[in-house]
Amino acid sequence: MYTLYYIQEACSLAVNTVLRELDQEVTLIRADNLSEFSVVNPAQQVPVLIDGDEKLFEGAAIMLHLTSKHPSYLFPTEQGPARRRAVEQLLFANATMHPAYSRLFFVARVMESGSVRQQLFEAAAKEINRLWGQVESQLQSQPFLGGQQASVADILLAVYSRWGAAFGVDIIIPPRTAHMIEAVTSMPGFVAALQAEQAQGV
Ligand SMILES: N[C@@H](CCC(=O)N[C@@H](CS)C(=O)NCC(=O)O)C(=O)O
Repeated sequence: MYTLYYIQEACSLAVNTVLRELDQEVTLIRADNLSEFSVVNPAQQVPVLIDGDEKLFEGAAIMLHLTSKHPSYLFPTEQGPARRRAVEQLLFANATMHPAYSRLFFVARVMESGSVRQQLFEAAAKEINRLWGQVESQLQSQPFLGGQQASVADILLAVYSRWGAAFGVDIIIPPRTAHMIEAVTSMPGFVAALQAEQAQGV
């Protein structure tokens, strides 16, 4: 049994999905309801995973921990080219695409409305669109970054893809990528994770 600190539809939704795809029980705690979340994570960020006596931070580290502990189609456990590729894709999602989206949230938080704010949103969107183009090129010969089945990187990317709509910019998701996202968001684990987060309210 795991405990996951989350914010609704934040990047923690990917960990929530992975736990369910791995058939693991999870108790959810909404981080944005806690007055002292900084005691749980001084960085004040989700996801935070509690596994027995251990507390884990950082989404990519949590994904690697879970997929090593519970081997599955989501991530190759054997050392070799397939695992190196999967690590690279996990980090592309977590350390390249996620920060590109984080710029939108940052600008929204620190800038009042106005033309500079809009310019910054558009500059961020341009970079995000370039990265979606990079994903699209990797999906020319396979439906998922993970190959024939979704990997943790696909799940992370599907979660981020839902964030753009709030900012009034054109985020362009190319067709093969849109297909991948549709397939991920139809996975039983994703549907169950989203429902569980929504059931706890906004
Ligand atoms: N490097 C961290 C980044 C996590 C992160 O940015 N989390 C966001 C949600 S996606 C967060 O908790 N933001 C705090 C807030 O919005 O108050 C990780 O990958 O776990």
